[in-house]
Amino acid sequence: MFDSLKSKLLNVRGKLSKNIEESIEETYAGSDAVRVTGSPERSPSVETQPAKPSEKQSSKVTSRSQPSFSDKVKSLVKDREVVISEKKIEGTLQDLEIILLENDVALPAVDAISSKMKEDLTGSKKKITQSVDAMVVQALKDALLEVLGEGFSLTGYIDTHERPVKILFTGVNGAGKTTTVAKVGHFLKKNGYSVVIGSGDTFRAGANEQMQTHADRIGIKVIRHQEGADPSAVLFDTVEYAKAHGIDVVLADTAGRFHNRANLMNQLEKIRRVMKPDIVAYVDEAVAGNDAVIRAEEFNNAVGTDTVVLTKADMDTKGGAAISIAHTIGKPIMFLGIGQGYDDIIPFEPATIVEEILGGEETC
Ligand SMILES: Nc1nc2c(ncn2[C@@H]2O[C@H](COP(=O)(O)OP(=O)(O)O)[C@@H](O)[C@H]2O)c(=O)[nH]1
Ligand SMILES: [Mg+2]
Repeated sequence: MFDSLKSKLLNVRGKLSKNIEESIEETYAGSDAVRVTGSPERSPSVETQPAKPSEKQSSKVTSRSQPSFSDKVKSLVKDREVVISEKKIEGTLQDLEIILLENDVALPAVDAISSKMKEDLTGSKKKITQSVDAMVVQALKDALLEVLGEGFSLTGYIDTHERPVKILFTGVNGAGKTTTVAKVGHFLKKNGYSVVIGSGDTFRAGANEQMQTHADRIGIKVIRHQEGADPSAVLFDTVEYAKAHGIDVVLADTAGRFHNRANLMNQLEKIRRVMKPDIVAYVDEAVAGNDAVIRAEEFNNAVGTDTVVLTKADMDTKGGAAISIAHTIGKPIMFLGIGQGYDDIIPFEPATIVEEILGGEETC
């Protein structure tokens, strides 16, 4: 998952750390701060060099048995206040922006990440309490967390709302709605909730049977009408069934294609009015990148969206949709689909996703 993004971020992270270390070295080289304010446990007699302490220069003036100037600075910057110049990291932040754009992160999310990084890393005096690389990773984490928002805990929602909780799944054909309905049903069943599925795709031939096959495999009841029936009626009946049988959750599948897009939106709008869902979950493929973000906005504007499910994240090397969608439409991601099996779904927890994107490195 997100392999291309991961390796490129690792690269830019290295560059940023290097530039910041250089910036710190320059700060110390231009002052006597290293000599005067060294940590008590360390040698107080570290000498600064008057010239710019590039790696080459410092190796010339340091005797073989002693650590280089750069090493001394690195060891001394911990727990110190330093000034990281914006100029020094500007170029690398631009590299970061390009990497994010190349990996399908939407422009507003790119801007948000880059400005948060700049805000976090530069500025007047900055206290460094960890290594420079850990500081860069922390800034990246914070920036990503900001655009990812808070996530959406389905079980948390169900536990605090009146039952049945009604969830309507929307999205285009092939996005993975029917599979997601089955996976979410399986997930909820495993977590102790009772579920009924409404087979709301009455448009596509074979859709009822596809839903029924999934539901039989995971042991969940399906309410279905014949092909061509009004999906609002099917889903209304599903809600009535859930009420009559004390079912916790209604999962409503829908068609992703109708005679045209406007008709599809009208149909979904009617379903919304009739079924009165508590949650409208927009489903799209993570692999669709920017297209998924654009479609998500279209669906949100037309029929509303409360949360997003991104499928096929297992096939997505870029991570662009996963990073941008919540920030762009202002609605949190609920699940990631990570395969074709019923267990291949994970609740979208921003902190875990950020760890995954940044390779699960320690921050301290
Ligand atoms: N690799 C992978 N395939 C998926 C995932 N979710 C759905 N699919 C596949 O995508 C295809 C379309 O799924 P379907 O549920 O029929 O889409 P719908 O038209 O939106 O209902 C099927 O072959 C699914 O097995 C996922 O998370 N990962
Ligand atoms: Mg379907």
